[in-house]
Amino acid sequence: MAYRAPEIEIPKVDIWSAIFDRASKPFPDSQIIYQNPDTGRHYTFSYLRETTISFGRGLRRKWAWKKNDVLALFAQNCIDTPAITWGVHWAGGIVSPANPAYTVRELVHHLKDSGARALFTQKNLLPVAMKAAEEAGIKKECVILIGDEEERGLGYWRELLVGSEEEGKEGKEVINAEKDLAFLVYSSGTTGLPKGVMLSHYNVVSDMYMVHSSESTFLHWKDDSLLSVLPYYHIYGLQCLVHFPAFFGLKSIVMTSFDLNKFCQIIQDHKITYTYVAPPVVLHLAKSPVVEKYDLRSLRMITSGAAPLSKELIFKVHERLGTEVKQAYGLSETSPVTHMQKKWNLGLGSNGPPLPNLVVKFMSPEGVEVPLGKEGELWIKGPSTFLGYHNNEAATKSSMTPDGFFKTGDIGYEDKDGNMWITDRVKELIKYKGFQVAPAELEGVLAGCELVDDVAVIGVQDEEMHTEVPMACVVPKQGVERDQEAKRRIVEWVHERVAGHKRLRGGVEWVEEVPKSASGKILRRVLKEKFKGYKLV
Ligand code: 4UW
Repeated sequence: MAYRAPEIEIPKVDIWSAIFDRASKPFPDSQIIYQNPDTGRHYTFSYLRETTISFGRGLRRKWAWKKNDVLALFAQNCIDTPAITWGVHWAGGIVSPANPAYTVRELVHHLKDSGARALFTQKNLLPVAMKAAEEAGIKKECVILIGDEEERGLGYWRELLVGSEEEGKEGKEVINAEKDLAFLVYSSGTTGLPKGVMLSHYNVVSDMYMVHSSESTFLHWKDDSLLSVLPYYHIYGLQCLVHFPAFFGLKSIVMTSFDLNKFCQIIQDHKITYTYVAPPVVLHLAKSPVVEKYDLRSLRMITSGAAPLSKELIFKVHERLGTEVKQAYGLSETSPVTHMQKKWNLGLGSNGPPLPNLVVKFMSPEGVEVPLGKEGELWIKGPSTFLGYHNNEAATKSSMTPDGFFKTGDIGYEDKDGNMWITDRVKELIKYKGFQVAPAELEGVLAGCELVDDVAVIGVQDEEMHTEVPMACVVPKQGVERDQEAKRRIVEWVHERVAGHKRLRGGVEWVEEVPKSASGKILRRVLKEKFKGYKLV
């Protein structure tokens, strides 16, 4: 048996209590937790706590907020997001974050599927937000702005706060941590369209404690500060950048979106010591000349996840900046972190050992556990494993075993030291720079294009960018000229209808037919084989 971290004790409490009623909180209430680098506006721990209660009370009193009501957040990273999130939880609600790059079509799907009652957004996103809210049947007065801006005719979230003079005796909603949902995040899972991943309070609290048991050995609230650049709407940012700062007591400087110059400037100005990123940021740090312009010596450590990272880039960053890059692995369905390197040079290139309290195994296609060191599909079970897909029993059943294992759809193995290596993926999912692209969704969009008779979307590797990109294998309609112009029009068709990360960066290839099984399922493996080593133009 390979290495296993010792079990830890995890309280069965809701997220708000885990963060704000924690008996052994090691840092002072005056600690700054989130700060806007442009305005300096910030939340201390005590102000955060106060604001969550004030907002939760406001939701209940002014909107008659009920348990399990869903609030959708459609926003770029903003220091108000954590207070809003935990205010909703305080009042017993569920938060469903949406990608701020969504088009109207995508946001409508998200709002309808999650059953959102309100949409909190930002001024620059209003054109999409208003249209989508209307189509999804959300009342205009329930579209609310967050951040520093206010817009005439629309509600502003701070108007919902109730002042201390109005404080009554009513308290936080009673929450069953194991059963009640905290978040509905969206993931396509192993197949099909994005689905609502139901995460309970206990799921998220478990992951917080499990990661804390690993990270707290080298992170200290007094010495460390965090740069928050991953998007809050994705489970990786949501857990590592919304929850961890308040749980660890880490000051985090919050960026709205990635810009390399600004990223480096903030590290230099704020003496940032730690950041969580996806591999493309590591690529910049390894290769971009921009990095030379800044003093990044404070940056002690980086954790990279959401997509594979090569050893070569890890070495390059270490050589260039002296910064240690370690890897971690996770999924939306596991709240998310399940594996984490303890130190960058222990199991270098792997994702490290599993976190405590998790049971992991690697399975053959026949459903038999493979021996240590052999490749198989990674199955995971533990307190952070999700409750199922929202309103989708079929998908839940096919991804979970009756005894509670989640089938990740990733292929890998564990070495004798317990380190996990990902080698392949059996699920459909494409990861563009760590962001999810569901082939089935793009195929649905392409089915509406007049040039397309049949289509399958697969991921191909962009060697230069170190990422997968979606590519469409298209059977054109009869009479369509198989030329560059037709390809351009197909790429354009998708471009106009999806968020930026889903664009057909891998282009279009003509095929005679889309290979399918007897039951009509697309045989993606056949196409992946056919286009192995495909050179992007
Ligand atoms: N190597 C190779 C990896 C890796 C990976 C993920 O969008 P989702 O559902 O979720 C994520 C979550 C990533 C994450 C969360 C917390 C954390 O600490 C961390 O490391 C710092 C990473 O991406 O996509 C899940 C899918 O993404 C792939 C894999 O295919 C998985 O099923 N993936 N991490 N290190 N592939």
